[in-house]
Amino acid sequence: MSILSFLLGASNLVSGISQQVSNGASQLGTLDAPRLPSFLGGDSSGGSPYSNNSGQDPYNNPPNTGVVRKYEWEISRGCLAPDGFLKCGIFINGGYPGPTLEANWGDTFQITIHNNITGPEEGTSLHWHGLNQKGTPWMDGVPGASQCPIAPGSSFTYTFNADQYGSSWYHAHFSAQYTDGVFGPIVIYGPIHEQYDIDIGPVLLNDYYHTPYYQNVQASIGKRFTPSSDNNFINGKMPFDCSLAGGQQCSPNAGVSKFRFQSGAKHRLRLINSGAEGLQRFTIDGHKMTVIANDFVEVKPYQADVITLAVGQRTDIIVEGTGNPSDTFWMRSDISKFCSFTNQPHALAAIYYEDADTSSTPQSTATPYQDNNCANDALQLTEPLFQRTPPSQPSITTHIDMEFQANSTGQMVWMMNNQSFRADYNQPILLLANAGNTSYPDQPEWNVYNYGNAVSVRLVLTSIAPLHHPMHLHGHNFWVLAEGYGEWDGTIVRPENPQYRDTHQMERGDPTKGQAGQSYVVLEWLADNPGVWPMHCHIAWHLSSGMYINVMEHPDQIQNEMQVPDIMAQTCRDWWQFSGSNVVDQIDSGV
Ligand SMILES: *[C@@H]1O[C@H](CO)[C@@H](O)[C@H](O)[C@H]1NC(C)=O
Ligand SMILES: *[C@@H]1O[C@H](CO)[C@@H](O)[C@H](O)[C@H]1NC(C)=O
Ligand SMILES: *[C@@H]1O[C@H](CO)[C@@H](O)[C@H](O)[C@H]1NC(C)=O
Ligand SMILES: *[C@@H]1O[C@H](CO)[C@@H](O)[C@H](O)[C@H]1NC(C)=O
Ligand SMILES: *[C@@H]1O[C@H](CO)[C@@H](O)[C@H](O)[C@H]1NC(C)=O
Ligand SMILES: [Cu+2]
Repeated sequence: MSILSFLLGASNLVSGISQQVSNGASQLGTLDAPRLPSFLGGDSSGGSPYSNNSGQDPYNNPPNTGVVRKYEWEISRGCLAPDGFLKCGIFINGGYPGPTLEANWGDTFQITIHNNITGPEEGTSLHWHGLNQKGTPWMDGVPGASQCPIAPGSSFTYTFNADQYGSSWYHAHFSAQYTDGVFGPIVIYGPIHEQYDIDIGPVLLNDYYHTPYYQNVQASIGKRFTPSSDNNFINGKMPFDCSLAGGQQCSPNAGVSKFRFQSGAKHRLRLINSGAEGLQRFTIDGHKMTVIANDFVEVKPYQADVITLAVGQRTDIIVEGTGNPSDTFWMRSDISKFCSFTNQPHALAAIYYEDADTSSTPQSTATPYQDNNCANDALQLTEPLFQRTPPSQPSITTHIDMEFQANSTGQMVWMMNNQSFRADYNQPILLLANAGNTSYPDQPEWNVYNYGNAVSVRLVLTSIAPLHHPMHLHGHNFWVLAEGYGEWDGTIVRPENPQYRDTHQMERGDPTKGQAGQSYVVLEWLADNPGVWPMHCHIAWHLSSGMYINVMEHPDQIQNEMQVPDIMAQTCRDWWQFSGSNVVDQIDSGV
C-alpha cells in the first residue's frame, strides 16, 4: 500500500490521538503553532530594527543589544507516540521536538539545563549548531572537547551571544542522544533582504527510529551500512502504518503536520534537517520555492523545485501563495533512497489556504525530481549575498582522507587520516588547553589538529567509500572552494565570493573506479576564533564511529587571554563524582 493511499484511507485528516499523546508539550506542526514575528519585542507593523543594516557584515562584530533571552529546560525520559508508535525517548520539557529558541541578532541566550535523565541515568550536553561562540568556546556543548557532560541531577547554564541570524537548531552532543528527542529549532531575527509577508517558522525534517539510539549505535558499530530509519517527519509528525508495528503499541492516524498559507502572500519557511542520517528532498506540490539562505548565510535568491538537505543543513525559502483561498496542497519531504537507509522515506504535511477546510485531505500531485546523486545544489548556484573573499593563500593546508578501516585491534571504524576519534568525557581538551596543556601524544584518539596562530586553514577532504558525509565545523562558517571526483586541480568556484556555510555535503565515493572515484571537498576558514572546534560528519552513526577531529586555534590566547567561568570546573567535578561511582557505558566516540 502506498503511503498516500494509507493516509487517504482515513476519512479526513483529523488526528486520532491528542497532541499531548503524540508530541507532548510541543505545538509545532499544529494549527495552533504561532506565526513568527519579524523580530522580538516590536509590534508586527514596526518592521525590523535591523532593516537599515543592509551594508553591515553579517558574520563579524554582531550588535550587542544587551537583551538576555532566558530559557529553563528539563531533560528527562518519557514516552511519546509522534507517529502513533509508542517510543520511550529523552525529551526537553516533555515535548517532541524540543522548544523553539528565539532571539534577535545580538541578544544573549541564557539557557539553564537540568539533567533529570534517570532510569538509567545518563549525561548530556547541548550544542547550538552554527553559532560561532566567539569568546565563549566553552559554551559550545561538546563533551570531551569544550566541557564535561552535565551529570544526572546537575544543572548547567549556557550563556552565549546570538552572533548570527537566520535559522538553525540545537541538539544534544552526547553520543547519539539527540536522535531520541533532545533537539529543537533556533530562530534568530535579523536584517531582511528579501521581503515576505508571513513567517511560517521552523519546518524540521528528520528521519525517525523506533529503536532507542543506544541500540542504533550498537547496530551501526563496525558496519559501513547503518540501520534503516522507520519513518520520516515534518515537524515531528507522519502517521506510521501500524500494520507494521509488530505487535507494539501503535495508534493509527496519529495526524500530519498542518500549515496555513494565505493566497497572494509570500511565506518564509525555515527548513532544517534535524535527522540522524537521512538526506531530505523537500518539495511543495504546485509551488515553486525561492532559496534565500543556506545555513546562516543569505544567498542571492534562486528558484528551486526541490531542496536537498543533508543532516545539519538548513535552507530558508520564500514560497508565493499562488493557490486559491480554498485550496489545499501537500508539502513533502522524502529521504533519498539513493543516498540513505530508510524503511519509510515519505513525510507529508498538509497546507491549507485561508478558506480551506482544515480537516480535508489534499489531492495535489507531487513535483518530480531526480534522485541520482547526493550533492548539494551546485556551488556555481549558491552565491552569498554578502561578498566575502578568502585570502589568496591559506596559512596552512591539511589533507584528510576519511575511510572506513580496521583499527589496530581489528574493529572497523571511520578514520580521519588513519585515526578514529574517541572523546574522554573526564578531560575536555579546551579546559586542558586553558590550563596550558596543548599536546597529547598519549591520546592520538583525540584527533587534535593544533593550528597555532595560523591566520587561515584549508582542509582538503577525500573519501572513496560509497557513502555521503555532511561535514560540519563548529565555531565558524567555512568557504566551500571546490568539490568533485579524483584529484583537486586547484580551481576555486567563484574565488571572490565562494559558497559559505557551516555544513557541506560531501558526495559519496565510488570504489569501483579507483582513484578517479575518490570524492573530494575543499574547505577554508579564517582561524579567527580561539578555541577547540569539532569538525565532523553529521551523520550520527558515522560520528559515533569516530569521524571527527578537533581543530585547535590560537592555543596561546586560550591559555593566556581567556577567563573560563567557574561553572566549567564545577561541571567537571560533578561529572567526576558521578563517573567515579557509576559505570559510564561509553559505547561510541562519545559525541
Ligand atoms: C536606522 O536608521 C534610523 C534613521 O537613520 C536610525 O535612527 C536608527 O538608529 C537606525 N537603526 C539601526 C539599527 O541602525
Ligand atoms: C524527572 O523525570 C522523572 C521521569 O523520568 C519524573 O518523574 C520527575 O518528575 C522529573 N523530576 C522533576 C523535578 O521534574
Ligand atoms: C578499535 O575500535 C573499537 C571500537 O570502537 C574500540 O573498542 C577499540 O578500543 C579500538 N582499538 C584501538 C586500538 O583503538
Ligand atoms: C594511512 O595508512 C595507510 C596504510 O597503512 C598508508 O598508506 C597511509 O600513508 C596512511 N595515511 C596517513 C595520512 O598516515
Ligand atoms: C596533558 O594532558 C594529557 C591528557 O591528560 C596528559 O596525558 C599529558 O601528560 C599532559 N601533559 C602535560 C605536560 O601535563
Ligand atoms: Cu559520514
